[in-house]
Amino acid sequence: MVLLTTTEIDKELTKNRRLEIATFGMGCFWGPEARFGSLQGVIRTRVGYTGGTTVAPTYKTIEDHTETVEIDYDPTSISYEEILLHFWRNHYPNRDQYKGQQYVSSLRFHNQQQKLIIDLVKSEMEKELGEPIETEITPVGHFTLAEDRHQKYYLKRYPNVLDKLYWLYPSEESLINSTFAARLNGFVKGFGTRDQIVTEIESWPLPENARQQLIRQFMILKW
Ligand code: MHO
Repeated sequence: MVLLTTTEIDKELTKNRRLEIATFGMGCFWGPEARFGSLQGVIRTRVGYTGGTTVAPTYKTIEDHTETVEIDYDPTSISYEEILLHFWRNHYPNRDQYKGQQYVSSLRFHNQQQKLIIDLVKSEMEKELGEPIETEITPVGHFTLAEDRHQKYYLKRYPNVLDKLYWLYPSEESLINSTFAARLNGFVKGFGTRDQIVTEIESWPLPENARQQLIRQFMILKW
């Protein structure tokens, strides 16, 4: 028996919250979307292309664009500084001759405050890394959403699970915008434990029976 749809759940989770956006590239976008999707405070994740000069890039016509992850996060729960620590500690940010602009390390800031925090954290990270960081740092510009098959890529490796969750995700848009789907995508890639996810759902501002239903749904999934 369906108590809440994913759209209703997501509406509850974002109610009275002022979300901010972080936009960044750290190589192939599949992995970092999963990693960031597992973090508390991260409400939505999506992947796309930024930085290039051509209009409407696709995976096949990416040209000088870069694979990019975008997250909507609640700054009262995870700070931009923490996001940057996860960012720099989980990829090698300097150019190498093999991979090219598609996979370049990049930060696309949304305002001057983010830029200020980037400058501060970057110099800390350069000490940690022991060399200058070459991450491309630019204003965000246009973000082109990538094709459906790249969104929550690891979760989509489990079509049987997605079939079971059909009532939660009647459309691609609902999957892209879902916090629960972001956590599942992280979970199947090895980020976050069952216990963490259950504990987090218990804290979500939903009616008790809707929380219990989501948890039950999660526990019976076979991966
Ligand atoms: N894993 C692929 C890259 C795909 S990513 C969306 C590869 O290693 O070729 O660029």
